[in-house]
Amino acid sequence: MMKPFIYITRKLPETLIQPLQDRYEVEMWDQDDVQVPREVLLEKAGKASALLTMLSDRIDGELLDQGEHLKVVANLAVGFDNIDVAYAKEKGVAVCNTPDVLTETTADLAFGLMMATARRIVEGDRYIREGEWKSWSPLLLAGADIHHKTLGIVGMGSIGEAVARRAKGFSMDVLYHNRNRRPEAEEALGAAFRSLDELLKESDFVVVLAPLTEETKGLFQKEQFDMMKDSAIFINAARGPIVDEDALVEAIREGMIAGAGLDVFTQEPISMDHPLLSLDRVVVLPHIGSSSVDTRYDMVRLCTDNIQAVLEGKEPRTAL
Ligand code: 8YV
Repeated sequence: MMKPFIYITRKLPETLIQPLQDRYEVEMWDQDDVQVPREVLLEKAGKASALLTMLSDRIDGELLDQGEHLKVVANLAVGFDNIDVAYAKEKGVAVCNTPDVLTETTADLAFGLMMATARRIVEGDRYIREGEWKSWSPLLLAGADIHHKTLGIVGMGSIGEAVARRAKGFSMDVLYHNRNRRPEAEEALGAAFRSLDELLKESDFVVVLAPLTEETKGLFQKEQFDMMKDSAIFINAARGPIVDEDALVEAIREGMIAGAGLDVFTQEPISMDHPLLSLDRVVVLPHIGSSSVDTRYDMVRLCTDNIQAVLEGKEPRTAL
């Protein structure tokens, strides 16, 4: 009997995919700097029992219709906005994501991005490397304090809670806005619920950690930035399309807010002539929220465990 075929859309460490290779026929896209082309993905989906995918792979109706033998799509991310989950379910294809294992690592990055933006850490590094450091002056690269300030978290899921826990260590007041109120977070973390408008008006730091949904798409427009303090710093470690980037550029240029730290963009990779890249008070990262070695390894293991479970007719560890 032919072994089930598994297609992996990015190069992953061999040691991690060994458990799959021992049991199945496994093929992996092997170019680091080029994304698997759509035609290749469609062709592989046509014979695969399982796909191990990334956020940048669009798993839509066309692909799912192509996947005659497909039993499971394991996405190397907690988010699944790249997948038509309802249609997959209708077709009996299990969809698995990677919650929990990346919570603390992503919270570390979101908090780090906030600190880097507030304290102008990246600008400081550039300043030295570009030979600008000729003398010291009292207000050289003076930034904003973080401690004792007000942090507003938009999207209080497990990553939001992990950021709130870090904020407590910095004596910050924590506000949050979420689709549903989270009494546990209010009690355990002392986080106070606010409407989005109230949160924007009161916060010194606004950190977006919400999933990309019909409700959150384009949530941040000029009007929202206008409500924020002109000293406020905006952080997005969730999804680019939650923010209207033109409005964000305008908000920073016009001084509606003081700066932004961004790990995500509407288009990834961001184009080199994007106006965001011309602004000093913007810190940009290439979508590395969950990218620590330990966490990425845990995420891959969770994906391979889930694939194996579904192919053996067992319950996956995490499914949508
Ligand atoms: C992904 C992410 O791991 O988990 C998510 O939803 O955004 C990241 O942690 C990364 O984008 C690779 O797909």
